[in-house]
Amino acid sequence: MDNRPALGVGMVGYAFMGRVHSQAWRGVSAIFDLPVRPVMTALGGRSAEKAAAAAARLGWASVETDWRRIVERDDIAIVDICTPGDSHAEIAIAALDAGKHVLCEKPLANTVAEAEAMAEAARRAAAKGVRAMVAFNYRRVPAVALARRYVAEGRLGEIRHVRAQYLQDWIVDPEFPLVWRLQKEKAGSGALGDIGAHIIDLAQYITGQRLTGVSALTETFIKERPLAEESSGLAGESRTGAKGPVTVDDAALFIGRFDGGALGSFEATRFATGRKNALRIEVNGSLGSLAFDFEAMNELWFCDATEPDAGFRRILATEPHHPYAGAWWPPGHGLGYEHTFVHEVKDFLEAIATGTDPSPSFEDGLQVQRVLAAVEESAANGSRWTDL
Ligand code: SOE
Repeated sequence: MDNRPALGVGMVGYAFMGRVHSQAWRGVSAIFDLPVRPVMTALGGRSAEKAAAAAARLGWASVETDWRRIVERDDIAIVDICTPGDSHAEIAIAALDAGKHVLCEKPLANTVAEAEAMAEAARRAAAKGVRAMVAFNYRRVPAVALARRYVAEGRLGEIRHVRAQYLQDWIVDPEFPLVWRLQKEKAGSGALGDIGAHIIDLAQYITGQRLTGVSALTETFIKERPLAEESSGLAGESRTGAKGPVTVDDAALFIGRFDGGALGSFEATRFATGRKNALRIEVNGSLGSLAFDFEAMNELWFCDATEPDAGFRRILATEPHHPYAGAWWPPGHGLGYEHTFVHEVKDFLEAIATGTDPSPSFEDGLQVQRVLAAVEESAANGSRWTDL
């Protein structure tokens, strides 16, 4: 008999992010001892038939074809937003104003103005004990959380450099269709917001420093693509033969300064042929360095420059004393992409139960949105230095 208070969850959207979030809601209680129990109450999707099929497969108890019903229902305490960016602000603000805790996919919004309104709604809600978190899941990779711990403990000394890349190649083929991630009105921006947002968040999270200004380049290599009859986001749709304009960046590069004195370089691209999900970050400090690559996500590379003959050594971030790892399998039995979402909902549920502000907050999401906007502004102005 499970006597923990139940919290009904309503999730909007059931494509890639909806599937991986569902997996997290389904599994979290089996791995972590939580003070509350999430109940997968309702799945929201516009097509009743498709949403019902997704709900049956993913484990949701009911279906709503209008997200407003999810926000209204008394048996729902948490709203999980897994839709494209153009609906984040409307759903999140309505849910927070209705007293629901909100977990929202990244980037927080499509514009700074929307993100500001969302952060404002989160502030209003926090005064009533309602919590909001933005889903930068890579913070919850054990090796990344360990990197944060090393920096916070001072093991790297003064941070001088951050070198961050997020490299994918899923649209190298010019015949890849014009899915929603390639449309500005739906996605806000391209590689910049979709994957650049992750490395901006990670760089700031790991170092504890914030970007203060940037100089950027963006490019759209393939200007037109076949129209997709149905846009599910990543792949697999049928094509009509006609073409339409790509209205977002394919790649974004920028340099930046951090408020703690570090210099950063960032590269986000969907044209790094052969790189599938290579989120890489290296941090160099006065006492040592750290390096991480998501394609080998259980490893953190550390150089303690105070040791004789210092060089990088591999830490397998699967020890019981490493963040999150102890709840899972014995050392060396690695974790995968989906586990980062389990950790995310675990941290969110704990924040709700203990009445603390979750991290990353909507305020953090807004700050990342400001960096994205500064990158776009700089790139549009011949890479002009743009302060935040
Ligand atoms: C597609 O580029 C995508 O699914 C992103 O939207 C995710 O945030 C990233 O984790 C993996 O790639």
